[in-house]
Amino acid sequence: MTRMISGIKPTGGLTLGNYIGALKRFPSFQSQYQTFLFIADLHALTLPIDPKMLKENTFDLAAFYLAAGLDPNLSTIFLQSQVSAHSELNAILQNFVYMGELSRMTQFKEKSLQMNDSAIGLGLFAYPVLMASDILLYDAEVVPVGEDQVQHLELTRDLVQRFNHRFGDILVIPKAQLGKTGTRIMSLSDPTKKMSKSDPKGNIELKEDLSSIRKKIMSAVTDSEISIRFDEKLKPGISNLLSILASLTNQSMEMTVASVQGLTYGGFKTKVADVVTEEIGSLQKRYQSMIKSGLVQEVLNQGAKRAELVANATLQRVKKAIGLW
Ligand code: ATP
Ligand code: LTN
Repeated sequence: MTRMISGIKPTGGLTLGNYIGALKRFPSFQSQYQTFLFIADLHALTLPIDPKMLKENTFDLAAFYLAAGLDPNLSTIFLQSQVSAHSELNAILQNFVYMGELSRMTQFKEKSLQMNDSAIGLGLFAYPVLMASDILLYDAEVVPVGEDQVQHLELTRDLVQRFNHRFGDILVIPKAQLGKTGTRIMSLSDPTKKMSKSDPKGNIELKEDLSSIRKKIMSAVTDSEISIRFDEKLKPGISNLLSILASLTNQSMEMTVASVQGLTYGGFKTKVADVVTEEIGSLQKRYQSMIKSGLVQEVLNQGAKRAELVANATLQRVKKAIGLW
């Protein structure tokens, strides 16, 4: 059966961008593929950390995986740090990725720009190597992510080709799987920037109060025209709200645009706010009941055991191919 893998970093409150670009889509793959979903807690160390927050965010993220509809009987849900093969393959693969390639990564450039030069860790630079290891350990062909991760997937594909060319047909070539809409949800306060966990003004957090979510949508930056159409360059704010609406209602962009014709910007925003608060409201209820259920820890323990079986087998195959004992 074809394998699918994806992960999210526990670096802060999940955003509507994370939900639309990744989380909401994960459960739909469960019937089609053998699915592996993990929490990229080692990747979280690439940014400044507070141990208590990291622990809380990790637990929260696992609860959100379950609340979003991941079924531990169908999906393997685990923590990256609990499967040591991720770190071991990372140590091997870092020798097959070049500094030049890593320095071209947009995510590294953007994140490091926001940091003091003396505080940029090697882990942030080498981030895509660990990400490649995450994917390759599971022989995954399908990787659902948002648009910002496509460059890392391309690097992974290049790495596999280089590795296989040298050592034989050892690793499987993965592919990024983007949604039809909502591949890059933008900030509500500056629709030319990606919605990010680190921008509380422009983001919507999945744990946020519904009235605060509504307020943010109603005051989202748009433009001074009156027409509602999808044009990311000329109308980034309106286009962003259209993407949110299309993604949450599972409708095409054409149908979504048609469904809001005749509305004022105020009416349109109200409609978006209704849909968003409805969806996040029910997600929050399921999240609360997951927390109460006490199931989260057990799901992660079982998941790590299952993931380890697959990951260790790949690691052995790689070690053998390159002459390690
Ligand atoms: P940051 O807050 O620094 O931008 P991040 O949220 O992008 O970090 P992750 O938590 O690891 O980092 O992202 C998890 C998934 O969510 C990835 O697949 C990523 O592509 C997707 N994603 C993140 N932000 C958005 C967004 N604004 N629109 C669509 N998808 C997104
Ligand atoms: N890099 C991703 C998170 C991530 C990931 C992965 C996604 C780490 N390893 C493997 C898919 C597959 C991010 O920053 N959004």
